[in-house]
Amino acid sequence: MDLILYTNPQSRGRTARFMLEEVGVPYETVILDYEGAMKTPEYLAINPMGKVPALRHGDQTVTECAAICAYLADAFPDAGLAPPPARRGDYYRWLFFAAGPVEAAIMDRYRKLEPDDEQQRMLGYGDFDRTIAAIDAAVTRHPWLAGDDFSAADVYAGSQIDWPMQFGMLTPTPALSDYVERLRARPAYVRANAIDG
Ligand SMILES: N[C@@H](CCC(=O)N[C@@H](CS)C(=O)NCC(=O)O)C(=O)O
Repeated sequence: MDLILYTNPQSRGRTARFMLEEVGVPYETVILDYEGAMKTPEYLAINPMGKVPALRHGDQTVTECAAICAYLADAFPDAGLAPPPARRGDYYRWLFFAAGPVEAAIMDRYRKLEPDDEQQRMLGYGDFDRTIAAIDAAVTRHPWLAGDDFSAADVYAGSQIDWPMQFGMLTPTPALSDYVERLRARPAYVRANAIDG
């Protein structure tokens, strides 16, 4: 098949599958186990990090969940998952914000690291509450991160806040709670979770 998702059902690969289900094109799934398959020379040639997810599309290889979401939105424009290029300000902002500051904030919280004032000036995310408040303000202004229309930024950034909410690491505001409910109601989200579940 032209499109292959390398993943594990208990991984960030769930976000990539959510995106593939939004796109709605056929794809093959290769499940890799954590102990062995992710570290074989064959897979390391696809992702030298030995991590999932990864995507193959023809002769293209894409790793990093955010890049996979952005790539698929561009590769399959008929799915309407990216705004027109001249209107991508918010779209790019939240995709990159979720891959950088949000990811770091959540991982530091997971590791029980709380930055002091001086560290907050150096860290791209500042502190956890400030990072989450930025997303909260965006989804208070409009239903989806890039405006009125759902986009790949919601697949990725939404998933970045959905899972810490599921694990009790993030207490949602009403706006974040409503936002994640809208995300979870997407037929593609439901299908992706059913497959990985
Ligand atoms: N920055 C990567 C993170 C990928 C990642 O850390 N994947 C984990 C599962 S959620 C993994 O494959 N871990 C296996 C390992 O490191 O051995 C992305 O966003 O795709």
